[in-house]
Amino acid sequence: MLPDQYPTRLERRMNMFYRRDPVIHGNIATATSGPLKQHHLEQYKKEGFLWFENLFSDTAIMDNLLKEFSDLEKDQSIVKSEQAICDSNSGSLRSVFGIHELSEEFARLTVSDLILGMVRQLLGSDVYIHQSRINAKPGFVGGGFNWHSDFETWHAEDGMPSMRAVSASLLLNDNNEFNGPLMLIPGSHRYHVPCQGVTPDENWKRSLKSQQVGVPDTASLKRLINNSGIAAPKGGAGSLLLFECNTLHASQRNLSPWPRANAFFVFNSVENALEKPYAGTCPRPDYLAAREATAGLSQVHHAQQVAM
Ligand code: 6CS
Ligand code: FE
Repeated sequence: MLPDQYPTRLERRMNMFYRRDPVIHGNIATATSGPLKQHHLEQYKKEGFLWFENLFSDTAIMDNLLKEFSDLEKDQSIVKSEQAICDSNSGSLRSVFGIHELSEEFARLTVSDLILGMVRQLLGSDVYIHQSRINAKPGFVGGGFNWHSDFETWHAEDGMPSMRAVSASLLLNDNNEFNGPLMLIPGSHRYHVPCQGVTPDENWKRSLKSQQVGVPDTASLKRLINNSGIAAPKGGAGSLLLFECNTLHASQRNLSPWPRANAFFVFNSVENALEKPYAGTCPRPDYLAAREATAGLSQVHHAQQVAM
């Protein structure tokens, strides 16, 4: 097991420190061969995320994806399965995991040349899907998410060694200032904020409803937010947010009548395969943290093309 470069879930508080990994991986050749221009790379390095409003502007495709989600949320075999998480208060569907394995339409997005091209530029290698999900916030009852770094959880509870993963979030409907858009702390990806609180066994059975361990302390949050504020990108269905695995983010409850559903695809470098969970807990289910389907997507995609 690789040494633990990012201790967290500790009994005692520990100060934040600079990340030990680059933000953009690989070399100049990999970083400059793809759809992202130099100014995108610089912005991602500085802020820890990139926002592309209305990137997928074909409303027929977006309507189809939203219909696909609505079919998933009506499918009782899915809603009653472990990979669907319902809101503790309203009982409404909060998240469904493994959407790229439940739906061909969502699977197709994981091998979109545009998204794959951007992600491979940032990670400097071939990639695979570590996790996919839809986080849904129905009108008036959609719940919020506490501040957290996804990497902190994926390191502690899934054994992800380094900060070499990117989340692509595709908006399935409008995210406005009232229906709980994702909030990010620009520049927070540059720091590891160790979290206090030992991880209970099978923590994921609770954390996906409401995260209690792995939430940074308020002093660290205050310092980072005073430094660079909070960004909450808003836009229509088809907008895409790419955010670095360690960028701190959260979202408020949805008190508006307008539903908010965002699809997330987490791309991990094939050179960053999961080890044993650093928190010492048992590995989480495959639909939360892939350990089987970890072949590089570009290879798989190429093989499919050749086979066609
Ligand atoms: O535990 C996880 O993997 C999930 N938890 C949060 C709050 N964000 C990332 C991921 O969906
Ligand atoms: Fe998250």
